[in-house]
Amino acid sequence: MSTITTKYRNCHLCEAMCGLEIKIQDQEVISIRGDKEDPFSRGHICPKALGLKDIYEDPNRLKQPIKKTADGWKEISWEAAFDEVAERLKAVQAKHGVESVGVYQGNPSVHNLGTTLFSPNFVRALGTKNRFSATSVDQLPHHLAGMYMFGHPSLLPIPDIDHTDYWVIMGGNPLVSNGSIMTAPDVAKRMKAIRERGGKVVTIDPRYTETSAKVDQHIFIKPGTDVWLLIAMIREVFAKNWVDLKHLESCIEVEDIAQLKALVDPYTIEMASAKTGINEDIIRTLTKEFSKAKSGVFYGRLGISVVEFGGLSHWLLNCLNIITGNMDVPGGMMFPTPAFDAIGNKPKGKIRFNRWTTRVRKLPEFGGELPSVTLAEEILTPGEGQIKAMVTSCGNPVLSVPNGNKIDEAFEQLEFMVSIDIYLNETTRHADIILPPATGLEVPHYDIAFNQLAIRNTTKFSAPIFEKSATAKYDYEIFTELTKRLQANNLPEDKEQRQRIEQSYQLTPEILIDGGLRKGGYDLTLETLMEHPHGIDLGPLKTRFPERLHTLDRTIHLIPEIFVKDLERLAKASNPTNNTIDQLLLIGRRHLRSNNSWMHNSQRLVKGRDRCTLLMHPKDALERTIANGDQVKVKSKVGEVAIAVEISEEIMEGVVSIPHGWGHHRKGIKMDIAQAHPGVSVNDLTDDTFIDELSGNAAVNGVPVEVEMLA
Ligand SMILES: Nc1nc2c(c(=O)[nH]1)N[C@H]1C(S)=C(S)[C@@H](COP(=O)(O)OP(=O)(O)OC[C@H]3O[C@@H](n4cnc5c(=O)[nH]c(N)nc54)[C@H](O)[C@@H]3O)O[C@H]1N2
Ligand SMILES: Nc1nc2c(c(=O)[nH]1)N[C@H]1C(S)=C(S)[C@@H](COP(=O)(O)OP(=O)(O)OC[C@H]3O[C@@H](n4cnc5c(=O)[nH]c(N)nc54)[C@H](O)[C@@H]3O)O[C@H]1N2
Ligand code: SF4
Ligand SMILES: [Mo]
Repeated sequence: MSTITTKYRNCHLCEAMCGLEIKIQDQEVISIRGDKEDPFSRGHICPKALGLKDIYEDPNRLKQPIKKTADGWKEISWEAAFDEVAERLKAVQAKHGVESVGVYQGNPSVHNLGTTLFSPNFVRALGTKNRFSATSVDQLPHHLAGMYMFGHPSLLPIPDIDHTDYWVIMGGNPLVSNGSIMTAPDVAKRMKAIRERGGKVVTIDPRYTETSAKVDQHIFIKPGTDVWLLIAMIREVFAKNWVDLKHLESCIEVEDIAQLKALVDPYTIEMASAKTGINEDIIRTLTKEFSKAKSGVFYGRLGISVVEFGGLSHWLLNCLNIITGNMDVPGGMMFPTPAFDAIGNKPKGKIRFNRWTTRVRKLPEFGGELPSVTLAEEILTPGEGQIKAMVTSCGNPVLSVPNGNKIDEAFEQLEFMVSIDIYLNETTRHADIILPPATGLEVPHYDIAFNQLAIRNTTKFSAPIFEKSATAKYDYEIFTELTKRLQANNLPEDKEQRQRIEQSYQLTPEILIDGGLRKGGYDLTLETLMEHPHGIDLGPLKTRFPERLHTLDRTIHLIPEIFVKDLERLAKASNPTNNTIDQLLLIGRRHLRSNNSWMHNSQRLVKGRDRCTLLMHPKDALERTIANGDQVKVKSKVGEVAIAVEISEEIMEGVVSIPHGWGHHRKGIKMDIAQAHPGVSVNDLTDDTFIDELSGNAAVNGVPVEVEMLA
C-alpha cells in the first residue's frame, strides 16, 4: 500500500465553492475536510462534501455507455454509442425537421466545467430551437431583470454581506442551501459577523426556516405575494423622500425616477398588508430601517423567483436597492470582477427575449431557451415542429419540472432519447442510450459561473484527485465526439471556417481556462493557479458602474417596458389567497443533506428520519382532524400524492410544504439507496400551467392544494 497523500480542490456540489482537503491512499478516499487555507471558505464545509466520496465509490454510478435492448440494458463501446446517437439524432431531424430534437440541460451543467464549456457547441450543431433547462424552473427572473436593467443576463447583483449593516433575505434559506446567486461559503459565520458589528438580519418567508432561527427578525408572508410588499416599500421610500441614488445619479435618467414614482403610486402599504398578511406597521418599520441603514441589502432568491410574479419581483427588488442607495456600493448589491470573465466589458446591449415563442402555448424564448413547463406539451402535441427525440444532460426533469407525470408520459412516446448522465434514474430510464461521463473527484474543475456570483473575488483551479479509468470519458470528450459526428459531411466550404471548427475538436477545458485567465484583469495563467492549490484571494467586491454596465448607453434602464406592462397583470390579479376555503398553498423546502433530485443514493446523506413529509400548521391540521404522522392525500389540479404529515408552527397557517427531488418509486431506475427512501415527488402536484406569464418561469411555490386524511 502506498502512503497517504493530501490533495486540495473545490466542492462542486452547490454554489458555495468550499475548499476541500482530501486525503487519499491509492484509489481510495480516506477523509474529506474543509481546507482551512482556502482564503474564501476558511475551512467551512457541509455534510454533502462527504457525498463526493460516495458518488466516487457508488456501485450504481454508470461508467460505460448502456443501451436499452429487448433483454434489458447492455453495455456498449463508446465508439458504437457515439455513432449510434449521432446517426439516430440525424435520422430524426432528416425525417421530421431540425426542431424535432429537443434538449434539456439540468442544474449540474453549471457545476461541471466540461459541460459548461463544451455543451454549447453540441447544442449549436443540433441547430434546434427546442432547448430547455433548469433555468426556467429557477432563476430566469433574475436574468430577465439583469438583462433589461443592466444590459446583460449574467449581470446579477450580489449581496455584499461581508460589509452590510442590514440584510433582508426574502425567499432564501442560505443556512440550508448554502447560498444561491450569492456564492458565500459559511453564510452562518458571515451572518453572525453582521450582527456582531451592530447590524441586523431579517428573513421574509412563509416558513420560519433554519436561517430565520438565527436572525434578528422573521416576517411571515403569504406565498406569492412578495411583489405587493416590494412595490409598497418603493412607494413608501418615495413618499418619505428617502430616495438617495449615490453615484448612480449619473447612470439613471431623472425622468425614469419620476416615472417609477408614478408607477408605484397606486400600491399602498394598506394594500400590501392585505395581500401579504404582514402588519402595516411592520412594513413601515422595515422600510424605514432599511432606507436609513448605513448600508443595506435587500436580497431575494428562489422563493420570489419561482412564483406567479417572479419577473416583476426581481425588477422591483433591484429598484428598491437602487433608490435606497444600495446598488453597486460596499454593503449593498455589488458586481464581482471574476478572474475568468464570461461577461467581458464590451457592452452589446442585446435583448435576447421573446424573439420567438413556443409552438403550442406561445410562451417566450429567453437566451435561446424555451420554458421547461412547455417541454411535455411540445412532445405530446402533434404537428409540424413536434419534438420526436430528446437529449438530456445533467438533468432530471421528471422530478424537477412541474407536472412530472406528464413529462414521464411524453418521454415514453419519443422515437429516440439519449441522456448524458451518471445514473439510471427517473428521467434517464426513458433513454435508448445513456452516456455517463467521469465526474466529481475524477475531473478538473473551475467555477466559471459561481465566481460571477460570489461575494468576494477569488480564483482556484482544481486538478482531478484521481485519474479517471482508461475506459471512461470526460464530459467534454462526449460533447466533442457527438459534435464532430453531427458536423461530419456538413462542414463549411470556407477553408478558414472549416479549420476553426476542426481546431475546436482539439480543445480541452484547461486550454480554455488558461485563455480566459490570460484575458482577465489579473494577469493570471492556469500555471499560476496550479501553484496555488488553496486558491488565490483577489479582494472584496468593488464599485463597477458605469463601466460594467452592458447597456449601449451605459446607463441603468430603470423602467423597462416589459415590467411596466406586466403591472397591468398584477393590477388584475385575483387575490393570491386560497381559491376556496379548503385550499392550502403549497411551497417547497430544501434540506442540508439533500441536493435537488440526485444525491439520495448516499447512505450517510439519507439516513435518519423520513424527510419527505408534508409540513402543516397545527390549526390547519386540527380543522382536518389530522394528527402528527398521519398519512394524508394531497391533491392539486394535476395530481395527487400520499404523504405523512409533520405538524409544526414553523409553517404559516394556510401553507403546506413538501421538499422537491423525491419520488424514487418509479419503476426501472437503478439507485439502490434512493429506491429504499423513495418519498413522493412534489412535482406530481405542481402545475405546468401555473407560471409567471411574463418570463415563462415555473411557479412551483404557492400552488393551491387540498389535503385530506387517507381513507
Ligand atoms: N417543486 C420544486 N421543483 C423544483 C425546485 C423547487 O424548489 N421546488 N427547484 C428547482 C431548481 S432551483 C432546480 S436547479 C431544478 C433542478 O432540476 P434538474 O437539473 O433537472 O435536476 P437535478 O436533480 O439537479 O438533476 C441532476 C441530474 O444530473 C445528473 N448528474 C449529476 N452529476 C453529473 C455529472 O457530473 N454529469 C452529468 N452528465 N450528469 C450529472 C444527476 O444524475 C441527475 O440526473 O429543480 C427545480 N425544481
Ligand atoms: N442542501 C441543499 N442546498 C442546495 C440545494 C438543495 O437542493 N439542497 N439546491 C441548490 C439550488 S439548485 C438552488 S437554486 C439553491 C436555492 O437556494 P435558496 O433560494 O436559498 O433555497 P430554498 O431553500 O429553496 O429557499 C427558498 C425559500 O423561499 C421560501 N418561500 C417559498 N415561497 C415563498 C414566497 O412566496 N415568498 C417568500 N418570501 N418566500 C418563499 C421557502 O420557504 C424557502 O425558505 O439552493 C442550492 N443549494
Ligand atoms: S456547502 Fe456546498 S460547496 Fe460547500 S461542502 Fe457543502 S455542498 Fe460542497
Ligand atoms: Mo437551482
